[in-house]
Amino acid sequence: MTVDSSAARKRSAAGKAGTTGSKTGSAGTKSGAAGAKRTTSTTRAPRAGAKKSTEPQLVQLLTPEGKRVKNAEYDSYVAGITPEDLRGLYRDMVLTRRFDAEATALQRQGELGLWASLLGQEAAQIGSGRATREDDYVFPTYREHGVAWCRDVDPTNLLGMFRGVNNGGWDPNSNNFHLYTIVIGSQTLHATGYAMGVAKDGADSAVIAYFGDGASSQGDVAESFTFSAVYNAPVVFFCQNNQWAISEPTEKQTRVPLYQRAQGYGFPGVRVDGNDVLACLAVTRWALERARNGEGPTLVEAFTYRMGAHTTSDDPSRYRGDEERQAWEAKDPILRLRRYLEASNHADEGFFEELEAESEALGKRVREAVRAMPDPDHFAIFENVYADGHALVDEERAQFAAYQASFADAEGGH
Ligand SMILES: Cc1ncc(C[n+]2csc(CCOP(=O)(O)OP(=O)(O)O)c2C)c(N)n1
Ligand SMILES: [Mg+2]
Repeated sequence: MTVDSSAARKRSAAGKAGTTGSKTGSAGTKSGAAGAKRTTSTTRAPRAGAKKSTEPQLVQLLTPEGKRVKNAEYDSYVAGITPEDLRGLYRDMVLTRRFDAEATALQRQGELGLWASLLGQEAAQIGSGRATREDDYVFPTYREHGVAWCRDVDPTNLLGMFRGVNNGGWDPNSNNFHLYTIVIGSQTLHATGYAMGVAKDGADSAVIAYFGDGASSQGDVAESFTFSAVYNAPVVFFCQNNQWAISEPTEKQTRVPLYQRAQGYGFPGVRVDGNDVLACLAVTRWALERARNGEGPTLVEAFTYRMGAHTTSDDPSRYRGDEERQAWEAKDPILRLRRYLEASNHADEGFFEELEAESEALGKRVREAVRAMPDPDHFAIFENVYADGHALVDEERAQFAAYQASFADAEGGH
């Protein structure tokens, strides 16, 4: 059974209006399920003017100094953005960072068992998250707190799993935001399968899968690339290259820039400045539009930096120096948008003050919500393992019940 996504999906040429053909080089695939014609090399080659001869240039719309730079290929994707939209993106990033800092503090206070901070990756997440449409479906890793924010998942719901009181904390279908996935790279397969289903349904929504530089080495990711390419699935692979996979640097994952991997699979790859929220918004809009138009998958490599530890269980001083972090601090995603907002008079002091107050209120709300989370029913762990129950689960439940009862006996006996 094959999926003829090109027949099922809406791919009106009108939907591509305003884009430049040079972006993909694929003038709308008509090849259907086999995708045999999709061999055009669409991956961007390193361009002249790259900082280092070995490093490809990033798509960048805002410099670290907060200067708006023109980009012939992607400007059209943010052409309609208003000062209010820009303030909105800034607010999203500030509140996400504040929430993240609160969660880290709560872990230190023993309220959470673990936390994976997104510090430094706010632009990659807010830019890409704000590019998604309500009917799109998002498959995150465990660090996508900013994307969750964009999908209107209440931030307090992200904390239950890290407190150990539930196995997820939200209904994925309420916001089209899948549960956090710890098994590295596996969600790219889920996303690909889901995208193939979307294509079969003939819907024009798209799917986006988040994963890291380390995950790019997983077989699951390679399989996702193959399947999505061959079935022309409407999926965007959004790789946040934050330079580290716990203590392993990206050099240990790849001999070529990660976005170039796409070429071997027959779909476009692009590297974007992951600390530039505007560029991430523009590039993700472009990639999602390709998916909607039936042009298949895209790999976006958001070049960014994990400013903090891998998780609260990690100590990065064991394997990397301060200089690296300092160099990335100068490229801070929030600071650069603030500089732009100030220089262009798009935000006044009152805006920043109000946001500061809103941040503090969010921190307080999160603290209170976490402390008020009820302990789980001990037997809840056995629910939802199988839809219709299973003999092994029944046996384990009975064993656990006996184990618990043994404490009651002991108490009664003394
Ligand atoms: C299949 C699998 N292997 C190993 C691990 C342990 N592990 C957890 S996070 C991680 C590194 C992931 O790095 P990356 O993909 O770059 O994502 P980041 O944490 O940097 O966001 C590893 C190896 C895991 N969770 N799942
Ligand atoms: Mg990483």
